[in-house]
Amino acid sequence: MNERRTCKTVCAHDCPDACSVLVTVEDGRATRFAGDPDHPFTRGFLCGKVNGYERVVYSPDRLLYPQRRVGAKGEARFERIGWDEAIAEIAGKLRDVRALWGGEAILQYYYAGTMGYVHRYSGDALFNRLGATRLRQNICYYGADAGYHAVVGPGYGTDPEDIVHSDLIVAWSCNVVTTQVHLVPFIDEARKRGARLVAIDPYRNRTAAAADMHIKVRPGSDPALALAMIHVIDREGLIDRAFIRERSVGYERLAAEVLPEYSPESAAEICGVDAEGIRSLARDFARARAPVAKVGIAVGRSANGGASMQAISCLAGAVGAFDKLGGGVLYDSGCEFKVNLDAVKRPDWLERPTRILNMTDLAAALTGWDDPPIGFLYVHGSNPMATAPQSALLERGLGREDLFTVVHERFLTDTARFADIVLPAPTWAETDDLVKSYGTLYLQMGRAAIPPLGESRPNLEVIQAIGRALGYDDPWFHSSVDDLARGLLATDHPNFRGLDPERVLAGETTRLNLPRGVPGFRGGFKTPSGKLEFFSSILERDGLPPMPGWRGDPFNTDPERYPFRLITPPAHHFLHTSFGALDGARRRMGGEPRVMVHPDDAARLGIADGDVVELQNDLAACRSLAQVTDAVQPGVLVAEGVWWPEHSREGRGINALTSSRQTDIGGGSTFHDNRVAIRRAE
Ligand SMILES: Nc1nc2c(c(=O)[nH]1)N[C@H]1C(S)=C(S)[C@@H](COP(=O)(O)OP(=O)(O)OC[C@H]3O[C@@H](n4cnc5c(=O)[nH]c(N)nc54)[C@H](O)[C@@H]3O)O[C@H]1N2
Ligand SMILES: Nc1nc2c(c(=O)[nH]1)N[C@H]1C(S)=C(S)[C@@H](COP(=O)(O)OP(=O)(O)OC[C@H]3O[C@@H](n4cnc5c(=O)[nH]c(N)nc54)[C@H](O)[C@@H]3O)O[C@H]1N2
Ligand SMILES: [Mo]
Repeated sequence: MNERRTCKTVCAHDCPDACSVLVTVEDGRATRFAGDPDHPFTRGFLCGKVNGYERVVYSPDRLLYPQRRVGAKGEARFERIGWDEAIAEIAGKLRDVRALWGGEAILQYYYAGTMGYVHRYSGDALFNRLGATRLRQNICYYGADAGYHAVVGPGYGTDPEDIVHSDLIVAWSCNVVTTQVHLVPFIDEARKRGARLVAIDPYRNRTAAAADMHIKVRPGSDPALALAMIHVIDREGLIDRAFIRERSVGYERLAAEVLPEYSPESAAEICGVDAEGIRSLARDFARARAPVAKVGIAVGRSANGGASMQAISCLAGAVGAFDKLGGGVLYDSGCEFKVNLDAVKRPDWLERPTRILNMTDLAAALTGWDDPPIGFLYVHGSNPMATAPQSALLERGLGREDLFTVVHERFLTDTARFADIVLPAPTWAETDDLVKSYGTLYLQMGRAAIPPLGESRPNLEVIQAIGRALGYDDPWFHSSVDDLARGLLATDHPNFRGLDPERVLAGETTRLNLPRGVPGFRGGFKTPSGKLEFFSSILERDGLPPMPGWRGDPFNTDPERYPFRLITPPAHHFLHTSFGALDGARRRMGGEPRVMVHPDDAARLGIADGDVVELQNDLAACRSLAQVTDAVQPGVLVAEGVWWPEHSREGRGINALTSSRQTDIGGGSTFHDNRVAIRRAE
C-alpha cells in the first residue's frame, strides 16, 4: 500500500525565520521538505540547510536509544540501556546530589536547539522544583538587546515585511543572506523599487558581496562610526527637528557632550573608514525617505557591543527614521511574543531564589565553584563543548569524575561524548510544538510529520518521566504538549487579543495582533519616558553611562603578543553546530575549519593559502587552514563556524580561543572580540 501525505509543520531551529514547512511523508517516511507557499515570510522556499532535511532526520549518526558511559569521561564509549533504567539512574543521581550538596549543585544547561516553547522550556519546571542553580541565558543577544532597549525599549520597531518601503537598507553587522535568508526577497523587492543596500561589516560576507556598497569597518568600532554619522547630520542641519522635539528626550545632551568627540576625522582613526566616506554615508542616511538599519545581533558581541547598538539606534532616531514606514531599526521581533511562559517554566515552583549562572561562565563554574560544586549537569538543546567560550577549560570541567552529566541530544556531539547518560532526542519533524520567531511577527504550531525515530523521546516527555520518578505528581507532569500550548496562549497581552488558541493549535499561521503598514513605535517608544531616549534613563538608573560612546578597546591588553583580532561569525551551511554532523554540510563549508587572513598579513608572516596555521592566545592554541583573501581586512581574522571540535584539527574548536568576558552593558557574550597571534604551523 502506497500512502503519501503532506504534513504542515514549523522549522524549530534557532533562526529568526521560523519557517512553515510542508513535509511529504511516503509510507511513513519523510521524503521531502518544502517551504510553505502560503506563509507570508517563508514564501515557498527553504534555506539550503533545511532543504533536504531528510538527510538530518535519517542520518546514520542519529542517536536512537539511551546509553550509559562505560569508558573514561569524554572517550565516548557507551553501552545501550533501556529508558526505564536511564530514568531510574538519573532520578537516583538527582536525589543523591541534592541530599549531599543541596539543589544548587544541580544545573540545567540549555539553549535554543529547539525554538519550540514547550520542549525548549519544560526543563525549567523540573529544575525549579529541585531548587537547582538557575541559568542566565546570555550567550546570544544580551549585549545588543541592552543597547536597543536603552534607546527605544523592547519593541519590534520595524515590521520586517515593511522593509520593502525602505529606500536605504544598511545591513549593519548582519549577514542576512546567511542568517536570515527569508528577509532577502523583501530586500530585493525594495531594491527593485530603487533602494540601495549598504553593508557595514569587518569582512566581505555574502551580504556585503551582494550589496551596492561595503564599508569595511574595524570590528567593535561601530559606536564611533554611528556617532560620527550623527555628528555630520547634526552639523549639516539634517536632523529631524520635529521628531527630536516631540518624540525623543536627551538629544541636546548627546549633541553637546558626545558628538564633539566624534568628528568624521577622529572616528576615521577608530573605524578604519575614511572621513569622506563617513560624511557621504551620513548624508545618504539623512536624506533617504525611509532609511533602515538591519542590525545583526552580532553587533553586540564585542566589549562595546551594547554601545554599538545604542549608537545605531540613536542614529536612526536623529533622522526620525522610526516614524517612516520601512525605516528605523530592524533588529529582533522576539520581544513581541509575550506568551504565558510560566505555564511551561513554573517559576512558582522555585521555593527560594537560587544562585544564577551566566551561560558564558559554564567552564568557570564547572571547574571553580565549590559552594556547592556542580555535581549534576543536565544538557539539552545546546552543545556547549563546541559553542560556549573557553572550551579548553570547559573540557576539564566536563571531564570531572565527580560530575554526573546527562545529555539529551539528536547526535553524539562533543558535549554528549562527555555524558554519563546520553538520551536520544527527535528532530522538530518528529514532534509537536508551538514555535515563535525572532525575525517575523508570526507564530505557528508545528505538528509531527512522523513519529520519533528509534527510541528517541521529546524533551517534555523525558522531563516528565524524571519528575514522576522523583515522586512529583502534579498534573503538569502528565500534561500534553497541547495542554501546555493552551497554557502558553492563555494571556491577555494585547499582542494576542483576538487570537483563537484553537486555530493556532490547528496549525494556522498566526500573525500577532499588531497593525500592518504602521511603524512599530507609532504608539510610543517602550522606554520609561515613552520617547526615544538619546540619554537613557534606564542606564542612568543602573549607574552606567547613559549615552553611547566608543570606550577604547578594553580586551586588547597585550597587542604585542596578540596583534590580531579574531571574529567568529555564523557559517552559511551550519546553524552553530546543528548541521555539523552532516558530511555534505561540512563539504560545502570547505571540509574543515578555515581562518581568513588578509594577503598583506599573510605575506608578512609567510603564510600561503591552504597552509595549516596555529592561532593562539592566553586561553589556548588551535589549528586550522589559512584562507588568504582580501575579503577580510589587515589585522583581522575571520573564522566562520561553529565547527564541531571533533572535526577540527587536534579536536580543538574555535571557542578554545574565545573568552567569557562580558559586554559593556547587558552582560552579553563577546564572541567577536578576541585577540590572538597567528603563525604558520610546522
Ligand atoms: N546559517 C546560519 N544562520 C543562522 C545562524 C547560524 O549559525 N548559521 N545562527 C542563528 C542565530 S543563533 C542567530 S543569533 C542569528 C544572528 O546571528 P548573528 O551572529 O547576529 O549573525 P549576523 O546577524 O549575520 O551577524 C554576523 C555578522 O556580523 C559581523 N560582525 C562581527 N563583529 C562585528 C562588529 O564589531 N561590527 C560590525 N559592523 N560587524 C560585525 C560579522 O563579520 C558577520 O558578518 O542568526 C541565526 N541564523
Ligand atoms: N565562536 C562562536 N560561538 C558562538 C557563536 C558565534 O557566533 N561564534 N554564536 C553563539 C550564539 S548566537 C548562540 S545562539 C549559541 C548557540 O549554541 P548552541 O545552543 O549550543 O547551538 P547548537 O550548536 O546549534 O546546538 C543545539 C543542539 O541542540 C540539539 N537539539 C536540537 N533539537 C533538540 C531537541 O528537540 N531536544 C534536544 N534535547 N536537543 C535538541 C541539536 O542536535 C544541537 O546539538 O552559540 C554561540 N556560540
Ligand atoms: Mo544566537
